[in-house]
Amino acid sequence: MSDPIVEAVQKHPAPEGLQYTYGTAGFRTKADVLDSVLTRVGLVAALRSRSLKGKWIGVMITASHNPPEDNGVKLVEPLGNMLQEEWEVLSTEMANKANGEDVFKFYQDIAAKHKIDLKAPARVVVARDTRASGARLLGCVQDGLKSAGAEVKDYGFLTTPQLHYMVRCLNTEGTKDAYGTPTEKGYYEKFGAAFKTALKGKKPSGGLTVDCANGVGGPKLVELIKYLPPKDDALEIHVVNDNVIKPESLNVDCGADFVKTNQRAPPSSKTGAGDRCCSLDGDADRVVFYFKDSSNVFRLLDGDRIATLVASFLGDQVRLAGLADTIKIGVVQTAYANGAATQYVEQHLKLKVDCTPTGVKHLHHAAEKLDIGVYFEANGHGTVIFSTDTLDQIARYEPKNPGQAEALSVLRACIDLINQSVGDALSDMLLVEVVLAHKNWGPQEWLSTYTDLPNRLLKVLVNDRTIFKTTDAERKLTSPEGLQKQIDAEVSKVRQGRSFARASGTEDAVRVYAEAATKAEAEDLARKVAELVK
Ligand code: NG1
Ligand code: ZN
Repeated sequence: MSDPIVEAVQKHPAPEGLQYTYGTAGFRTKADVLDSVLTRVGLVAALRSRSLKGKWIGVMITASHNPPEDNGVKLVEPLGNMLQEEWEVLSTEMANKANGEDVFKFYQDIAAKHKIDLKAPARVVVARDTRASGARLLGCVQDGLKSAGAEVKDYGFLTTPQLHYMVRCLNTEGTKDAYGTPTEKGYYEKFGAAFKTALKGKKPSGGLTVDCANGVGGPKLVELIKYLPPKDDALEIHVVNDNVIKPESLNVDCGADFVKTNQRAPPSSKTGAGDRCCSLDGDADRVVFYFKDSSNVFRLLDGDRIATLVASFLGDQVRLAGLADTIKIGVVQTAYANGAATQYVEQHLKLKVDCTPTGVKHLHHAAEKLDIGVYFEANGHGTVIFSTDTLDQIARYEPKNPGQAEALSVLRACIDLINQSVGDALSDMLLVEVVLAHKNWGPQEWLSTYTDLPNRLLKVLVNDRTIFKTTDAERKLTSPEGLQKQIDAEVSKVRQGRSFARASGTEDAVRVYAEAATKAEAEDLARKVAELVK
């Protein structure tokens, strides 16, 4: 058979004996075994677009915080959301088809089963991070897309959230929900202008040092800065670790994952006590803040802290605007959120907290059910989403006095400043700066809102992680039998104890999390639970 699809697939044969899975972060593994997957993903993207009558679908080539030799790919739905679960399953099946004929047959089977008109237009947007393997893998996707007759827009290098933004803009262009201009300039103009409006002339105290993980976030931040108000009037940003000329330095001893995992600043950091810093990850969809306190002790302000800060600020603005009776804010967390953060939101901010399984798509879905849903993973992935009703109300509301008018204008600017298609490190970073400027807070005041419970996260290597099955948003094990009882017994021995174990969705390991009243108790609890899991 000589269909172009068969030819494209045969050009990129699948390595023998490997099994691929579309996981929490799409396909992600060593870059040198991904060619065949990328070509097949191109076919799935074309089909997905055709199933939606030619809506734009995104393909992002990135392995986020993974080491430089890895790469990966994920698909983006028309409004910038993560791929629908049913299509994740189809993608996995497609990626594991070995030869051209099998792929071609599966392509046609999907079309038949889902009643997809193969003559309908297929439109796909592609972009990649700065990894050395990106250009080759882009070629593999292009081969798949071309063979399926898709129209392709290649944006070159983008951060993951910029790609999500482009997809949403392209699909809403000319409608009442138009999200923005689908160009890089459009992105910078939108977020730059919103930052200026949201600041309301307030100036964040001191500068902000941004560690870009030597990834794509570096050059993009340098560009964004050109669209922000001049540093003398607003924020002074110092860009560090933005070396994309040396792709082997990506995520090495820097970046959000390094900082969060090691609980320390990048060794190259030269900032002084009290200086505000943040770190992006390799594709700039995660951000964590940190600083050295007056005793030179490293202090982390992670995703939990961003969520509490932003939820408290938006809550204040909604109240000041006179909208508190009709608009309710909620916070969505995972089991990895520090117990002190959960308690602070529930008892101090008096807001509702939902807990979902790990992975942004679960948090996003839960947040979509709220008027204003603030969701962050502790590791810094997250954003805020506003329901259509809430957006309408905020747009239409007539303020009754100047105070309400002021709060309303801040709220409207925040809506523009927040990348609602997906968590965006650059947009989240600017949002945090706006909140700190309005509260006239430095990092120490932010840290003082509550005290984290000491905690420990361990990675345990096991023979078969698939036997670890959970319930209750991954907080309890249902299998192996009896293990949860043993964990409960250990937890009950320490003060303010909490611990859970779950199979990682991105690594071949089980993660054990424990927290307790003291560091010693938390570490001891984590060790004991890890022993039980082994
Ligand atoms: P896994 O490997 O399933 O724990 C990790 C992170 C998630 C999320 C995903 C996707 C932790 C404990 N887990 O998932 O929060 O970011 O990667 O990248 O940080
Ligand atoms: Zn990332």
